[in-house]
Amino acid sequence: MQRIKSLSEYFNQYEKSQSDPEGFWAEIAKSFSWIEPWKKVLESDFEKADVKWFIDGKLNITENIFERNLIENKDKTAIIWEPNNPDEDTKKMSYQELYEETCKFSNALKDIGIKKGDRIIIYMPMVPEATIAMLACARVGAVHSVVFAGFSSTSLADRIDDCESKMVITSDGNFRGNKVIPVKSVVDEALEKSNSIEKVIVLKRTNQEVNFVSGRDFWWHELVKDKSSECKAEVMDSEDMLFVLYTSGSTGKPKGVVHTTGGYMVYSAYTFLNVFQYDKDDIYWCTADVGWITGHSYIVYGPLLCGATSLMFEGVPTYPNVSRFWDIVDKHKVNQFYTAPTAIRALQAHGLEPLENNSLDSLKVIGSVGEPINEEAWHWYHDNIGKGNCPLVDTWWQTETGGIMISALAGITPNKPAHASLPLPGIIPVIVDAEGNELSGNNVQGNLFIKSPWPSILRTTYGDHERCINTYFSSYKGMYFTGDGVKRDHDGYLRILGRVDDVMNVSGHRMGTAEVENAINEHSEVIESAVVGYPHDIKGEGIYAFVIINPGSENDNIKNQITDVVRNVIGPIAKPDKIQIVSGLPKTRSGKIMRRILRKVASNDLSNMGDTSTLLNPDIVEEIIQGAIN
Ligand code: 7RM
Repeated sequence: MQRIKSLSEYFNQYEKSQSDPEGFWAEIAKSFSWIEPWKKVLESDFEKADVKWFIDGKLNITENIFERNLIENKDKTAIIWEPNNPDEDTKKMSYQELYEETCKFSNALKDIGIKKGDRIIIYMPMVPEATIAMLACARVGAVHSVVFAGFSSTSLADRIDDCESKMVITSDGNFRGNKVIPVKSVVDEALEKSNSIEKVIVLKRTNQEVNFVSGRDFWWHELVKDKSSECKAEVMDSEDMLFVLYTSGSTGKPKGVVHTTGGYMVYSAYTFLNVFQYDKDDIYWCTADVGWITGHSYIVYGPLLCGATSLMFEGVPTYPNVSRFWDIVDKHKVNQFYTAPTAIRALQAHGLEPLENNSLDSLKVIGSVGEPINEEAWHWYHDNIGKGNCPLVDTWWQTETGGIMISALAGITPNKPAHASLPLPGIIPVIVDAEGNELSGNNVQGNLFIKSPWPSILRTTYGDHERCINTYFSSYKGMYFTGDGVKRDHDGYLRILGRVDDVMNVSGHRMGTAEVENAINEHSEVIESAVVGYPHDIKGEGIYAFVIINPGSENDNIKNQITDVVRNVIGPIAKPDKIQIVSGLPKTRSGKIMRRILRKVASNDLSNMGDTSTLLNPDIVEEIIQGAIN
């Protein structure tokens, strides 16, 4: 695969991707190894949410990571693993070692009864075995669904049930900063609430005592002990499912976003190489967790498909102290560093002292993902981490898009603070106003749609194709709706403005307001609740909950109890930052909650509340304003 090397080449490629999209992607796909070539590049019908790439092509994505690269890359480091505790040893795995471990674990999966098409939940810490588990699933044709290990047993059970998973791969416990999290017991709890799991594989990580159910639970190290380090890769169709990843939307429970093998492979690798301008001997580090799409595409698949060295960090940016990220950059001479604005803002708050003993000289490219990066954080990151001479790639994309859609190419596209900038080749962003008009030209703002398919567009939402059509393909016929607002400036550069639907972005994590409300409503004294996001200095958005409780049930502890319920139902990342007990919620005559008003109260923006006289209960607005906790 050729890397774009200049701005004019980018414009040429972009042009080609528009005039001949199939030829453009076929050319890139040819640099991978296919067991059988595709017969047709693309079939697409957005109205039915029916997209297929590289039709009838046969391949295995792990053969493209291993067999395709091993001749040259055998001894090259595939994974550098940095443990939570800096006193524990770093681990390095070469491509050959990763291949052998993946094969052993693949054989273990097969022996224990896993077949092509089975769904497997991975609920693990950030250790190389998480990558091995994902790759082994892909090797044997099983579909992985990684669940972020911070989610509660209820969330885990929901995901197990939704995709009717047969197996969970987990660990005895997880190290995270100074905490040890008993994840195996979370799994045990989840299995009491779900039905389809037959087997659990447990990796020893913390060595803590765990409950073990004989016949159901197996130790990882015992399963792989005598396994062969070769395992023939299952032959997969381009459109066979590679993974399901759950993500929050504006309604209901999280959706299982489905990605398939061929298109996802081509797009994750292509975008990794070009956006980060990865060079043969570079050390690349993405700080995401493999439980999110960023970890899938830019810790595991993209880098490993390109034969890169991908650093994986088990811990948190603040342990043992707030220099940890920068110590790791220096220790491993990281060249490309990719993180989220929330981490930048959190570290920025500690000033420059934590940077005093770090050189950060190795850095060539720095990246941002997950939420809009405000200008202040952009400059701090650019000046103090990039030392003013590293291109900063602000990469906009989504779980559903599979890979980066709008971003500068490092060192090629001119940087513009807080702008994701230009679409990658093959991506056609369209801005649509509230009346449904396409806004061409510059200096326009509206909702962001994408015209025409790219190889890693989601194929469906697991078990509910109708939901996929309704959520993404029904707002504007023939286009994919992103749920984001965007502005195209006078230079044609794109600036993402954030979600326009009822999805919050809390510390770079997607969270539906409805999801948090449903969790709050589980508290026995809660009658009704409404949740909105509000601007938060570090998290980007904080969670503000307005809650009606049973008369007389107010006590000192009620807010803590509500918080605990949310923690138990979803997980700590969904805890409300503020809870306001109210006697009513502003509603329209048809009974719809007027979130617009609540958002204004939550963000302490009380000017221009708009016309509230048509509300069912106009007096409630004044009461809510008086009681607001700002
Ligand atoms: C990769 C990821 C997707 C949502 C998306 C946006 C927001 C992501 C940026 C961004 C502004 C960015 N997937 N988002 N990247 N907003 N600039 N560079 O985060 O599915 O978890 O979230 O995140 O709102 O719709 S995700």
